[in-house]
Amino acid sequence: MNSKRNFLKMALQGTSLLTIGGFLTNLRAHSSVMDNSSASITNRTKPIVVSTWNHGLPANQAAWQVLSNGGKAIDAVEQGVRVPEADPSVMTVGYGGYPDREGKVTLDACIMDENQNCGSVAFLQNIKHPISVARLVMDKTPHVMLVGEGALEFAKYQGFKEENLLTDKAKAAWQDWLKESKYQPVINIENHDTIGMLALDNNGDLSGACTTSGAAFKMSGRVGDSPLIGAGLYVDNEIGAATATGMGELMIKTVGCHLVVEMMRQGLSPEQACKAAVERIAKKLGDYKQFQVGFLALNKAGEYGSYCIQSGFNYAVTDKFGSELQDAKSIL
Ligand code: SD4
Repeated sequence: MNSKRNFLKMALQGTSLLTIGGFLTNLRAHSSVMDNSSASITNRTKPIVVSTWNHGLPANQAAWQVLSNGGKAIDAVEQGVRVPEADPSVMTVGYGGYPDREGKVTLDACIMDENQNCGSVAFLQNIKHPISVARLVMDKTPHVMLVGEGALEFAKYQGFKEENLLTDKAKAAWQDWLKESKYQPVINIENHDTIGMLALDNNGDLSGACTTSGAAFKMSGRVGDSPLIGAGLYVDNEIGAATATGMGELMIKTVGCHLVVEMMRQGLSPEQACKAAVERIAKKLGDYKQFQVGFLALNKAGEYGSYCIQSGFNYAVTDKFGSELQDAKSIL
């Protein structure tokens, strides 16, 4: 009875329009239903794509081009995250990303499909689309992960061109940082962070991708959670998929995205599973309040949900009803 009333209420709300990044976006609340167990709004439709932060909106549009034409989730997530990778105004992913403390832009990325295939690159320099290199590691090598020089050599062999990824804006920010050289992660940097994307295609298959320039002004050689299967991304086509953003060390210490998927396996909704993973971090890691961590999950039924430590994390959702940004709930 309650859920029926809530559904009708949502149906009546779903008429407003929003223009973001050049797309006329129909707010999709009319397609929502209420998940009684967690009192969160979720969707049950396919295909669907979800991704982290504001830059998820244009990324989702590229993914939607693939999904809406009957394409595969694995192709959708690769095409989707290439958008912020190429966008110099996104200073936490790919070209234009903040460098490490030596002034080098070093990139981490991974991708995973419905058959448990995965590919990953870490500490990759001078290549604009690390996600596509990760895809080729998955498709063309017997390995899961290539790093540093080896990843660069492989990329060049596959035809990728080396280019300077340090924009004037990122260089100026680094030079400003050098004045004090204080390593202090900024929570919700400009509200634009790592992109993690999850998609469920028309065939009912799940895939995910995650790509980042990592923590700004990190130590040279530092690798975060984003290229680590299980930490920054995990997909189990029987159950669901999860991705993460924020301070990667916390996700690595708890194998966060694998944890989220395992929680869904035990019957939790995507939002409940993300919340359980955030609570695990809070329980195990005493200094968690200084950092942001956000998890985003999508299950086999097309339901999605999110949870984070600090308020301010949002994510983009796109399906046949349109696109919208939603705010994640937080424990603080
Ligand atoms: C990392 N999780 O390298 C990534 C980047 C990020 O806030 O999301 N930073 O730790």
